[in-house]
Amino acid sequence: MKVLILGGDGYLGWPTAMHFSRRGHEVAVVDNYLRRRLCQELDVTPLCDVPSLHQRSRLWRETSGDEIPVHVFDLCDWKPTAELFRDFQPDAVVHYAEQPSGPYSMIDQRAARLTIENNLVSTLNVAHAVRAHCPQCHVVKLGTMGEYGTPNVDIEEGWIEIEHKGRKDKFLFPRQAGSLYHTTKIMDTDLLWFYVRVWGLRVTDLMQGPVYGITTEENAEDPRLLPIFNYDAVFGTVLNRFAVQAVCGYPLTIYGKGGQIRGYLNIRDTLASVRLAVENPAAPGEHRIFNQFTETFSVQDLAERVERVGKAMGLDVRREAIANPRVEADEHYYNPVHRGLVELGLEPHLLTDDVVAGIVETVQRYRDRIDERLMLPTVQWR
Ligand code: USQ
Repeated sequence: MKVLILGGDGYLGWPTAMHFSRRGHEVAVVDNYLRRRLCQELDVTPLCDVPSLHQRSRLWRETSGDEIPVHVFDLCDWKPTAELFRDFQPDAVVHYAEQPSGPYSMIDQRAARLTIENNLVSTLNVAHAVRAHCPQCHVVKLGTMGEYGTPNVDIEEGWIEIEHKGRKDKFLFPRQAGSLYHTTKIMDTDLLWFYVRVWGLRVTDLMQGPVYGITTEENAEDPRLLPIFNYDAVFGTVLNRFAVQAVCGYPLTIYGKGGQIRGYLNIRDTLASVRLAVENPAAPGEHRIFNQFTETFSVQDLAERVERVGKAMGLDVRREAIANPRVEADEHYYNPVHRGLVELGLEPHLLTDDVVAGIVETVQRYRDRIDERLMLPTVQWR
């Protein structure tokens, strides 16, 4: 299939591009390096140096023999976006091209506006480009489990049937996000659902939980192909941060009581899930939603696990509860359904002690680059 990866420079975008390419799909990537620019502005560096997209594309050609053409432009610009969809004629487009950080979106008005404009206009442009140039193209959109928040009832897979005053109908499951970033994902879902109803687009919306890990099948032999791996308090996700903190002897930063439960997944399972969604497309006029995670953990569960594994590896690991910079429940009910991707064939890589040790070992190779200034949260929700 011809697969266009939007946000192909990011933590998940580049690994996804290589994953599809290795499986024989024809892949092209687009990115405007927004993530790298924001990291520079905030003075945060990823764990390892990451070559440019053009360099990575050349490295991939040397190792695999396959081409991944690179397009560097902003998907909020309509003209190049429309031209690329017209010329490439994708069967599927995977849309990761969003400002992905909750903390970033809460910095100030400028960051909030950038998040809203980037995330909504890129999604709007994708819908219009598909409609104008390749109406059969399947849009695979990365949403987030954070769209649902932490309601005191079970979370369904996207949709819920409601009986009200004796009548029934099916609606999007109620959503109530905990950051402006997560709120833009709700708005994306609404935008796409609108265009599914009106234009009959085919859409899969993947409600993904926090991702952990760095190594995939495609980069295991060549560290130059590793993804952008942030461990700072703005762009780093919690388990990746804990692995880095364990390596440098910094106490694991548990926000509040640490009872925040989320659905997590290994980066390898992100790639498999996105591929399963692409290879088994939604029908025209269908807005299909999968909850994309494999296991739920509280922050305390993750910290205990990293502490146990780190100590067994001879590291000095401690846990420390610090004031929660976010407004979120740190003790709550959480029971989301996640059946759809397993039914399509996902075989999860669960978070065993060996998996934790593998992440810690990879981080240890970059021990000298760890910047302890990046451990404490810098953005307060209130
Ligand atoms: N947390 C800590 N200590 C830390 C960092 C985070 O206790 O040092 C806590 C947070 O307060 C939160 C939980 O860990 O309760 C998860 O935080 P996170 O930073 O790993 O994840 P989050 O901000 O929710 O965002 C990440 C990705 C985002 C994706 C989302 C999926 O950055 O792109 O959409 O995970 S989800 O969380 O399911 O919405």
